[in-house]
Amino acid sequence: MVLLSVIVYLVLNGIATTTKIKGNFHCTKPPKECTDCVEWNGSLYNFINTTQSYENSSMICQHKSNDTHLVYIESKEENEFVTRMLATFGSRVTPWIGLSDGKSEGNWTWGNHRAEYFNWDHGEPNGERGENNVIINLVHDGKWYDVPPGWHCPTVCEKKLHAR
Ligand SMILES: [Ca+2]
Ligand SMILES: [Ca+2]
Repeated sequence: MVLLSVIVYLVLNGIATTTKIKGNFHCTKPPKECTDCVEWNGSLYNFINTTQSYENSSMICQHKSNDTHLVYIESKEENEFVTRMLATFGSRVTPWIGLSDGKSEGNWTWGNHRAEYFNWDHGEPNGERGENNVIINLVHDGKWYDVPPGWHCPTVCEKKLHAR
């Protein structure tokens, strides 16, 4: 009986220790390049479903590799693909995309590239100098919204597999 108690104690203690270690890693998963990536048209896409400031979301992508960035959505087809990919994570996700007019109001860019394709929702963009970063909104069918600083949203990273 004593032996059994010792075994039970060790097993429970072991489980408790394991759980504690897992708990410690809950918010700081080790960065792995493109775990759970989806490939489409020469790029890898990666959805990270934790809400972050725009700056942190950008950094999360950049830390994966120096050619990874918040997703650049440069065509209707790409917007449809990203919307479909995000839909597998739920119908209400609203992640950051890499579009910004923070450097020059009204001049929307993907990194250093001027944006040509847009999928703004009706009435957007409407934030002028108060809204310089953009989310894609699955609640509204993958339409885009400029939003104010201080919002915390999930992340979609993109890594191009072939230089253009
Ligand atoms: Ca703006
Ligand atoms: Ca807006």
